[in-house]
Amino acid sequence: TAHLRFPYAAIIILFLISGCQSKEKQKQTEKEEPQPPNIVIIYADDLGYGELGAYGATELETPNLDRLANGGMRFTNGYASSATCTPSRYALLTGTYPWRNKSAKILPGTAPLIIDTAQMTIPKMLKQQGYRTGIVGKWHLGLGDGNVNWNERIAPGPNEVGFDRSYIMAATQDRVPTVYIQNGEVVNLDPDDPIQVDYAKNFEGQPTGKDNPGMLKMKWHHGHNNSIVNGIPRIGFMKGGESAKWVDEDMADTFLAEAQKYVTAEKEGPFFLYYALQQPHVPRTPHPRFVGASGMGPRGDVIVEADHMVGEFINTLENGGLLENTLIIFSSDNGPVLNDGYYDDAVEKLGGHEPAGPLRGGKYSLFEAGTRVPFITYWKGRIEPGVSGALVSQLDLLGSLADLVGSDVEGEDSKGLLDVFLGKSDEGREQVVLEATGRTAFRQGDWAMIPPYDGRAVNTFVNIELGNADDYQLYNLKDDLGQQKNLAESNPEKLKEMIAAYRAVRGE
Ligand code: NG6
Ligand code: CA
Repeated sequence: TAHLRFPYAAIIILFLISGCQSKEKQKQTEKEEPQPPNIVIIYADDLGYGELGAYGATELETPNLDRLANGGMRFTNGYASSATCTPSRYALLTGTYPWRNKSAKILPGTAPLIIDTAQMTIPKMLKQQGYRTGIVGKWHLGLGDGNVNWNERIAPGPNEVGFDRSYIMAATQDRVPTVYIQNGEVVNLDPDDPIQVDYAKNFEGQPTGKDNPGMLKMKWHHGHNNSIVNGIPRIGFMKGGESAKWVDEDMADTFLAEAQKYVTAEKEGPFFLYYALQQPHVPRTPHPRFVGASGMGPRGDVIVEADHMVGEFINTLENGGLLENTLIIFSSDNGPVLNDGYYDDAVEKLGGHEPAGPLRGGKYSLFEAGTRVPFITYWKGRIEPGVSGALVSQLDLLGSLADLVGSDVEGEDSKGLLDVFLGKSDEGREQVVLEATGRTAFRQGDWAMIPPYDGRAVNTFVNIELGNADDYQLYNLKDDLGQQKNLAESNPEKLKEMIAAYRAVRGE
């Protein structure tokens, strides 16, 4: 039987050898086709172009965001699509200009979802490529179909437009309902204390900021005088849901913990996370350990807080061995505002800090500071540190990320600028239309053009120049970044060219 056993042994040995070889081969192919990277978009709320050290701030310290900016590509001509939140977020996720969608304007907390569930989005595209997808933080793109019952599953929402996991606030920190919503369910809701929300009228017997100034720990300046939650008067009326109400001062820690939980759970990858910070939008409520951190009052303190959270989040990626395989994109939804409706010393304690840097205007404005924002791409070991002047828009992320992961999805207005985002090319887009509260302006090459608009030149509540004027405005940003010299009259040829190009994009 010995001579019979031998062939079996030989076969087994051969089998083992060939098994080893195929494993070796497998390893090689894995090396040739590495798993696509994890992708994280960190999105600040109302953070201006001049707010980070890496973008020239000298009065505020933002070491963690500076680490991303200085260790990655820092874009100096990077744009949000709008000077307010909802339209910018809509454009970011869909790659579609917000002015194509009439509903893409600042939404109340009761607004229905404005992304069609059939529409392509970044998370949907990535899901098709095998990604797990999650959102933590500010949503503000509407929920439900216009008649939400906050005590049942709330849909459609983020989970219906591509996110496997969601942990969000519905609208803004200053709008009701002031609760977290996880995968469509209000977190910590007591069924015996149901939530009701209304933006038109108050609920019987519920105190408002307008009528109960003695109950307030933060005073309202304009708007923001409806329901009082945690001593802060909000926009909109809310009743019930006591056990579910968020603690404003804990919000940054809560979102960070959820973001960390998500990337830890999904570490096998590839994953996508949209981490939408609430800072420095109003109400500015730094956790006590950040109070006084900036010397600039709550607005500066929450920027320091946000920077810290980003640092902690990066540490989690690093400690999990994920940093080399994660593309991080950082930007902001619109430009800066100081007084956005509460007395919080943002103006009084600003000192020498310039939230918009050298740019004119701010949030709500058609001038540059409305939409030109910090824009950073960071990928350890893959993106070489540098500064890029290429014109890029948040619209371009859908198409560019599609190229990165081998998808042929193209957003309606998205340009495939992957090489630009990876720092391998300086050729950005040629032009972009910029939106602000229903109005639009145009950037092409070094030029910015603002059509004439009725309406006040300055919103005196927030003290921001809106860009409205009786005549066309034309600026050469190369010589005049601060938009001080209107060249519309002295350069009619260029103006004509800009108007024609603008109308072509707008389809006018
Ligand atoms: C405005 C609010 C402002 C802010 C903004 C939305 C008033 C007077 N002002 O209507 O405080 O909430 O909406 O900001 O209510 S955004 O960044 O979400 O677009
Ligand atoms: Ca915003």
